[in-house]
Amino acid sequence: MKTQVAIIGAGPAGLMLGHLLRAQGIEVVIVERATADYVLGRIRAGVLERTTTDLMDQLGLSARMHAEGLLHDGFNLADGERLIRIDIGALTGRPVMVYGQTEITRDLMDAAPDRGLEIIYEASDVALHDVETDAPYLTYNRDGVAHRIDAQFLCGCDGYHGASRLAIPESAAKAYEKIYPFGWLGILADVPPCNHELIYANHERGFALASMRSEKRSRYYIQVPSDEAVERWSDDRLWDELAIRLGPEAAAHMTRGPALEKSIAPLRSFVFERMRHGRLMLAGDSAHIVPPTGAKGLNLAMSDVHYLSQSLIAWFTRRDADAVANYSNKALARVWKAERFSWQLTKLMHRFPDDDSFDRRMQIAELDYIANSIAAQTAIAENYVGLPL
Ligand code: RFL
Ligand code: PHB
Repeated sequence: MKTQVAIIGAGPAGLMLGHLLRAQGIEVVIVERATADYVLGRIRAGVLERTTTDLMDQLGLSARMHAEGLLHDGFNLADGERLIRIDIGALTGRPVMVYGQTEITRDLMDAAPDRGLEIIYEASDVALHDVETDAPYLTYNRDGVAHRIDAQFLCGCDGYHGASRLAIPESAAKAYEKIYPFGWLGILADVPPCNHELIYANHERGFALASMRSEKRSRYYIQVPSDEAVERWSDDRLWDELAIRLGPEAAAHMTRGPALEKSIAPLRSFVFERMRHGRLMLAGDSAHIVPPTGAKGLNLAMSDVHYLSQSLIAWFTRRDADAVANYSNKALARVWKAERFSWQLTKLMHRFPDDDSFDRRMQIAELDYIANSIAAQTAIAENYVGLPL
């Protein structure tokens, strides 16, 4: 098979990129290792920046998002008894949208056939070839049959564990990584949220987050040690722990219910420089990871594919080689700022096993500063709603 752009991975980055290119008439094929149900089954991001919702608007795929998503004008940082509200609406003029990654993915998947976006699911052993030439191609197996797709560009949107990044020689790139000594244990349940806005809590027993997917579906997380086993957390134990860490006010409004999903995600910061090698372009989690504390991962994947689609459109409409060459620098400038914000908020809100009493005083002093400074709140707010593209 021959196409203009072959995308590896049908997660949010791959699907959005596919749609943005198709909207300009570019031929695209996506190869995805898993089934559509598997991709939709992963419970991940919940908070969308305006940059992300704007892309859905631009594609004309935002009707359900606007009908079902919740606009939030603020969120809260909890420190013991104190709740610091960051009024993102007043401070930046922009809200964020609470609409699950699952729903965005479903909207993009459902629209694919109508827009001529071909997605090949259950493609195993995807391998990338000749990415340093003008004629790259990929191979994969499906139902025991070997296939080949020739393309002008290969786009690696296959997440942190994908094959694309591995096709770039170590000598051509540099990886930056920080692994945190804890993970997040998350629970999804069909119960109303304990608060109408998100609460990020720094408690002496560790971080906790109260989030939601809708007015009837809640998403909560707690910080757990990296080697924690999910089996050790019955629903009851997890609800008890959330009630302690989120504090008495949230606990009083918390409704408990059976877990629809419960899992532990490790926390890491990771950046792969550069995001282009020859005719291979990386976007989303394949190129970088942020800890989830700032809700940036999905949104960064979306800003990557915005830049990437512009570069490829410039190439296909006027053979603009500079636009292709500049993609990595453009995307990375925004990536590093989001890395900084996610790292800083993670440091501020978690209990690190090696922290001493001085480190703790620094957290308290910073939270105190934020509580009393509009300038500090504005800096947090403008990062939370998403820096301009
Ligand atoms: P994905 O979503 O991992 O999709 C990659 C796709 O590629 C496929 N794939 C392959 N296909 C073919 N061949 C191969 N060899 C392949 N290897 C993999 C996979 O099956 C998959 O379908 O990456 P993408 O598209 O870059 O999207 C990134 C986001 O998923 C991620 O950044 C966010 O989920 C991060 N994240 C959050 N981001 C936010 O913006 N806001 C949030 O509130 C937020 N909360 C979160 C999060 C991530 C979390 N976890 C579990 C890591 C909360 C959590 C708990
Ligand atoms: C979520 O609802 O899953 C969520 C919200 C905010 C975050 C991370 C995850 O910072």
